[in-house]
Amino acid sequence: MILLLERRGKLLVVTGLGSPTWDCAAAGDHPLTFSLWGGMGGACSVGLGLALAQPSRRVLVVTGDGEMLMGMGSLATIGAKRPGNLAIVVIDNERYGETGMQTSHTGQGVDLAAVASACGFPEARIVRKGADIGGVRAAIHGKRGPLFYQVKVKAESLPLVMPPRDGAWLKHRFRAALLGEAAVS
Ligand SMILES: Cc1ncc(C[n+]2csc(CCOP(=O)(O)OP(=O)(O)O)c2C)c(N)n1
Repeated sequence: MILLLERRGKLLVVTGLGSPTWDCAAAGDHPLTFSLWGGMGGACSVGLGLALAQPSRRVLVVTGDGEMLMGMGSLATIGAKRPGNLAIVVIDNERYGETGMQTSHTGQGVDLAAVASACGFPEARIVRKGADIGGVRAAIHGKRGPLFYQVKVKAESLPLVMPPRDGAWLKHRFRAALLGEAAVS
């Protein structure tokens, strides 16, 4: 995650609940990261809205396989709208980690990158090697989207790093950092 988010510049980041949120927090708290604390299935829809509302900014959604499976329909809408500034990275441990490591559908053969591809994403693929993360990072900042990367990772329980405070506070901080204090007060 540190590699993916290094030198992030003006990148807007939305994180899906569970490990992707803890992982992004571990890479460093940032006012332009909006973390979803508990809403499952909505990360890509939030990212799509943001990408359409802010066409001059690059938007990255980082989420888990379970969260993405719940919001799979959003891939169809993203495929239909084709926002060139949106990228999705699914951290795929093939588990519902936060609720007890139950095997998810990606551990039983469901190929989310193929779903994204069938929805019309110009680039959608599975990433298995850490060495490929640099290329993913470059694409997020420069390649025309929508982009979809399903990054296979080991199912591990690591120490949790929580993002600060609650959802309302994070939303206000994000809006102030993006639009300026005057726009939100
Ligand atoms: C609508 C809804 N259903 C169920 C949950 C409970 N829940 C919280 S996290 C989670 C698993 C998330 O799995 P994944 O996105 O793969 O992330 P991981 O923790 O494995 O990294 C579940 C089922 C929830 N928060 N909301």
